[in-house]
Amino acid sequence: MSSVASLRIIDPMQRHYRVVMAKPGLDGHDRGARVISRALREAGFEVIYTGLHQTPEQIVDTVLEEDADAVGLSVLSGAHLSLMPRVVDLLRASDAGDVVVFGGGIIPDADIPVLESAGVGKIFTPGAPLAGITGWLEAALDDRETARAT
Ligand code: B12
Repeated sequence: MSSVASLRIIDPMQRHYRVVMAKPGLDGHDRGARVISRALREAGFEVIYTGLHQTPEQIVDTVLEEDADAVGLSVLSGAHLSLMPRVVDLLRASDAGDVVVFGGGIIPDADIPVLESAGVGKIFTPGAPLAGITGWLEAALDDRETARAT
């Protein structure tokens, strides 16, 4: 049995979460989005990958149509400071502000607190361990589930 599987027996996800993995903007770097999609699937999440060149509006439409719990944004173009907060704002305007937004890509350290204060839950840059990403998302969504129940 893998260590991930044995961990899940001890501490299962509260439910089977749905995650939209999205590529906002014009950059064509899709390896990171695919790697993270696969890691999330292997960790037990249901993942819907949007493909390249999505507008924030298209991404939010997909999140709403899929009734997703979280949206992961992968940006390597340098446009993260406009694209990521725009997705957060559109979700809030659609009464879906409790969808967990997280992201990654080529993001300078100085921009990470700016994104987090704009409502992006967490940013993961190259070299971040995959188990750290899946574990963070599971904990964030389990916390959200617990808060909803109380
Ligand atoms: C491979 C590559 C390409 C390939 C892309 C192939 C593909 N299908 O993806 C090709 C050759 C096409 C390419 C083209 C270009 N590239 Co390029 N490319 C790279 C390179 C060398 C590696 C990127 C990569 O695949 N890494 C492997 C993946 C697995 O890592 P990753 O995407 O970073 O993802 C990890 C994390 O960031 C994070 N992550 C990423 N997304 C997400 C999302 C979520 C939700 C989470 C949780 C985590 C997460 O987790 C992943 C795993 O650790 C980088 C340099 C670098 N060292 O990163 C430059 C780089 C990204 N490219 C760059 C540039 C400038 C370009 C071009 C504009 C060059 C040009 N003048 O033509 C074009 C643009 C093409 C386009 N249409 O967008 C720049 C971007 C600069 C910037 N943003 O400030 C970089 C940083 C090179 C550099 N040092 O200048 N590129």
